[in-house]
Amino acid sequence: MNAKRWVAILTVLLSCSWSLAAEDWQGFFPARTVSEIFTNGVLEGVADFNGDGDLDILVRNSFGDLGLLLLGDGKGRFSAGPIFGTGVFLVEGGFAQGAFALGDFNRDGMSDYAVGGIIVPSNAKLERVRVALGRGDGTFLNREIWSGLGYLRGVAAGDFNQDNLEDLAVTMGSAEPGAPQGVLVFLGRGDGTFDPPRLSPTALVGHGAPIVADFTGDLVEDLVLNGSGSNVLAGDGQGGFAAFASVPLGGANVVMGADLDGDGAQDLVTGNSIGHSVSVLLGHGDGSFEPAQAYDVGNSVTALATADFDSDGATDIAVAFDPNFGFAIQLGYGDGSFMPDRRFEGGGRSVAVGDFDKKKGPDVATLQVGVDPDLAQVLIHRNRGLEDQQ
Ligand SMILES: [Ca+2]
Ligand SMILES: [Ca+2]
Ligand SMILES: [Ca+2]
Ligand SMILES: [Ca+2]
Repeated sequence: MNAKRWVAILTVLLSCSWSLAAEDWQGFFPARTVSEIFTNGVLEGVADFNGDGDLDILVRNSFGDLGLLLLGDGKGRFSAGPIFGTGVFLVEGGFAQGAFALGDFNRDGMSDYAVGGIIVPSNAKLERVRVALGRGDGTFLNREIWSGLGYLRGVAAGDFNQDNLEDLAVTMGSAEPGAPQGVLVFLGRGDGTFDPPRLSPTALVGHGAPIVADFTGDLVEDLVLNGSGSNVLAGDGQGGFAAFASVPLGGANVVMGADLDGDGAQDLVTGNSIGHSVSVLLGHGDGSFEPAQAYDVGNSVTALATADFDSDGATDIAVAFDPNFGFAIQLGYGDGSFMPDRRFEGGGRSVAVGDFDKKKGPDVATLQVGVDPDLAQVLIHRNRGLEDQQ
């Protein structure tokens, strides 16, 4: 039997197991409200903020000046910590994500966040970057690491100089003569402090947080910016970036990176408001990408997350819609293509994913707004796993 034949048989066997998992997957239990929070909040991310081994959720209000932690108990329940001030306001506040970046910047096992935004609402030219170190009780110790003129577009964490200490990349568009235009990199010292920033000037700064991953195949972290033009920036491994290539993102509302076909090269997923679609761009691992493959999802996409929801080893995509149009799961075949989406009710707008109850695969959190005009509800959708699981 020749090699091609073997590949064909293997492909059939593999796709059988994929479709079996997809058919057996039971979706989610009916949503449970775990907390009432600010009107028009955003679920900024999932991490263990109090070091107890259970995943927690960072939530902020639409202006980004207030935040709170939902502390998980590992069984899918959450209790809200105190509301805290972040020390910044987000100009394009709204619902756009990208000003908060999660990490453990002082390496104490409790997750932290970094945030960038304007200092006062009356002066939209004066920006500030802060780091908030988790104390473990739902509150944070805040440190300013930079302030100055400019127009901050996004904050992302990564290790840009390969010393295993987390750094920050902040994209800045100039608003005033002399203001930085490009990527400001703050190299972390591992204790929650950072070196003075180094600017890599770039023509493009994009919208929202840059996507951090090795896109060029040299094991050094690069950036992809959500904008048109030279938006793949290659990292030099010392904290500098330079325009490398361009990948057409088609005016995406939201962009994220993941390896969708399991070949070790980072791919991109975009959520689009125009066209109501999710697009997949498979990476070649050399900074170039396949043309976008679009999937119609029927509504404007406001947030994305990736995880393996049906536990078949293939990465899937969670898609949130604005406002309370629920969310969808696009199950992956493992080769970078996806089944038609399965739609689930409850909330929308913002999505956070984690195994909150430590059972049956990743769960989903969404935000339901407008039921009570002064409050939004955080809904938890627990994964029901496969039919034959107990
Ligand atoms: Ca926790
Ligand atoms: Ca920490
Ligand atoms: Ca570093
Ligand atoms: Ca899967």
